[in-house]
This record gives sequence, structure tokens and C-alpha cells, in this order.
Amino acid sequence: MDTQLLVIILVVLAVVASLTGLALRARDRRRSAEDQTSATPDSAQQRGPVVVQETQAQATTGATAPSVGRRPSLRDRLTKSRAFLSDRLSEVLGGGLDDDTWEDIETVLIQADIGVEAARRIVEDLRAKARERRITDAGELRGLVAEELVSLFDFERDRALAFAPEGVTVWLVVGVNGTGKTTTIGKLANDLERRDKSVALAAADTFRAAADEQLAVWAERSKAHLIKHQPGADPGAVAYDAFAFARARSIDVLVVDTAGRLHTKVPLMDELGKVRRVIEKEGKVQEVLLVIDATGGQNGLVQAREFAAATGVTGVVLTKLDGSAKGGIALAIENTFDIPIKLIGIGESIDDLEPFDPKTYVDALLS
Ligand SMILES: Nc1nc2c(ncn2[C@@H]2O[C@H](COP(=O)(O)OP(=O)(O)OP(=O)(O)O)[C@@H](O)[C@H]2O)c(=O)[nH]1
Ligand SMILES: [Mg+2]
Repeated sequence: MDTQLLVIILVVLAVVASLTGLALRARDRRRSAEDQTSATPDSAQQRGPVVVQETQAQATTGATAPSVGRRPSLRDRLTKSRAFLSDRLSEVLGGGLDDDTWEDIETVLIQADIGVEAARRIVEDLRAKARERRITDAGELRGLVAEELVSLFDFERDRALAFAPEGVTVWLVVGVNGTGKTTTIGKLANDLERRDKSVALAAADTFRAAADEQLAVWAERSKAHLIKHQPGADPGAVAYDAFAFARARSIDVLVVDTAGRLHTKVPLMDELGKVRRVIEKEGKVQEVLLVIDATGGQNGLVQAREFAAATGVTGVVLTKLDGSAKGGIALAIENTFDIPIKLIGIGESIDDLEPFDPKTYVDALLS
């Protein structure tokens, strides 16, 4: 009996000892994990008022690094819009030509975000031309639609990005939050770097937490310099320091990232105006690029009106065309404002930015 009791006590003691050991090891692991986290340098804490991330000359990697040779064509990237516009037109034109056909064409154009007024005008022109040329065949009419859409773009507009004749070229990138400003800047920086231009990026979006980290990733990928302050800092001060840095280093192009919204009482447009004025005390802003998200439809027009009035927009970058079924927004923007679309964003990767060419664009939409 005594022996049995002894065995039971020993077993109980062994179980307790091993449970205690497990608990202690778990606690040690937890502590060591906490130690590692707190030992990780907090870049925000270490930052002084101005941080310059110098150009890194090494090759870059990353999930969105360019995939040379495998890049889909513009036509492939515009699949959604093409499926919408082209397929709907085929449906509409499939049943022959009568009064209803014209109305249906107008509806398709409006649904593609071309705009009510423009759609009406297009259909009026189409009717007149079809009568004039005695077009009764759906295939021919389709060709006429393409011709008409292309003709609505102004081919005289200068769509090239402007560079300063000498000194630092400054491009200010503006737009509401989430439209693709920072991504576009990354793509632009990469393109400039490929053309052997030295680039500095100014993180003047001091509103959104981690905005400068996002820009830092793009700067590293494109081997650009990055100038940033602490979160919440004055965007004008960042722009000022960035311009001073770019001038001192004879940087070719300074691209300024800005916030899409603010938490302060200062209205965004006032803040953007200030950023521009700060730079223009010492230099000149060659481009104010307004980034518009194509998936936002007619909202883009409202944004263009506000930003154009407040910041003197010189060009539009229409992003996310790859994800939009409403490619007609390009035409609506061009027809409503005296501002050329200069670039289009057709994906999230570093190479997914193209100069805007109206003919290629319409061909890709209707082919
Ligand atoms: N599909 C697609 N996604 C894009 C494109 N451009 C940007 N994006 C995505 O849109 C999202 C927002 O992009 P950002 O560059 O952070 O937008 P932002 O305007 O800087 O946003 P804020 O800094 O919050 O004002 C990201 O997920 C991007 O990857 C594009 O052309 N196509
Ligand atoms: Mg941003």
C-alpha cells in the first residue's frame, strides 16, 4: 500500500514538474519575442526632422518588379472596358439598323461613362454620317463609332510631361485618397531612372500613417532619393526641404507626393496651394498631375473641376483602367476640361503606366 502511494505521489510530482517546465518555456519564448519586437528599430522614433533616403545603386526586387517580356498589351489590360463597350455594341448592332438602334447606342455610350451630352452628340453625328455615306451594315457602323470616338479627342494637345529647361524639374502629384498617386509616382520614378534621370521623391503626404513607408519602397525600387519628415509634419516644409535637397544635388526631377485628405482644419486645396507656393518661391513647378481613378466614374469629373480650380492642374493621370468597365471616362474628362490626359495606369506593377494615346486607346477599347 505504501509503495503504491509512493508511486502515485511520484507520478503526480512528475506531471506537475513537466507542466511547470512547459509553462516556463512558453513564458521565456513570449518574453524573447517581446524583446525582439522592442529591439526592432522604430524608424519613426529615430527620425530627425528631415530624413533623406539616399539612392541605392543595387538591383531591386519585389512582388511588383517588372516582368520583362511577359507584359500584357494595352488591349489585354482594358479587357473589362472592352468587354463592356465592344460586346454591348455588338449586341446592339446585331439586330440591324433602326431608330431603336441609335437610342441603344446612346445608352451604351452613357453606361460606358462617356457622359450624357457627349453620347447624344456622338449619336447625332453618327446618324448624319451614316445617312451621308449610306451605311446600313452593322460592321461599317461599328467602324464609324470608332472613328467618331477618336475624333472627339484633341490631337493637338501636348501630352508630354514638361521638363525644366535647366535646373530641377518639379512634378506635383495630387488627387483624392486612394486614386493611385503614390503608385503612379513609383512608376514614374522607375521610368525616369531608366532614362538616366536622377530622381528625388518628396513625401509630402504627412497625413496618412505609413504613407512615407509606402513611398520609401517605391524609392528603393526605382533607386530614387526620398525626402521625408515626421508623420503629421507640415507638407510645405517637406516640399521646401526636398526642393533644397534636389537643387543642392543637381537632381533632374523632384516628384512630390501629396495627401488625398487631411485631418487638420486646413482644407486640402489650401494645403496643396501652399505646397506649390513654397516650391515656387525658389523654383518652378512644371507639372501638377491630377490622378483620377477610372473606377470612380463621373466622380472623377467633380474632382477634376475642384483640383483644377485650386491647384492649376496641367495633366491627368487616369489610373485603374485595368479594373474599370467604364473606359469612356477618358473621353468625358477630355471633353469637359481643357486638361489633357497625359498618362494611364493599367495595373499595380511598376511598368503599368503608359503615355496616353487616344487612337491606341480607342482601338484597344473597340477591337
Ligand atoms: N489595378 C490597378 N490598381 C492601381 C493602379 N494604380 C494604383 N492602384 C492601386 O490603388 C491602391 C491605392 O494606390 P495608392 O498609390 O496608395 O493611392 P494614393 O492616391 O497614393 O492613396 P492615398 O495616399 O491614401 O491618398 C493601391 O492598392 C494600388 O496598388 C492601377 O493603375 N491599376
Ligand atoms: Mg499615397
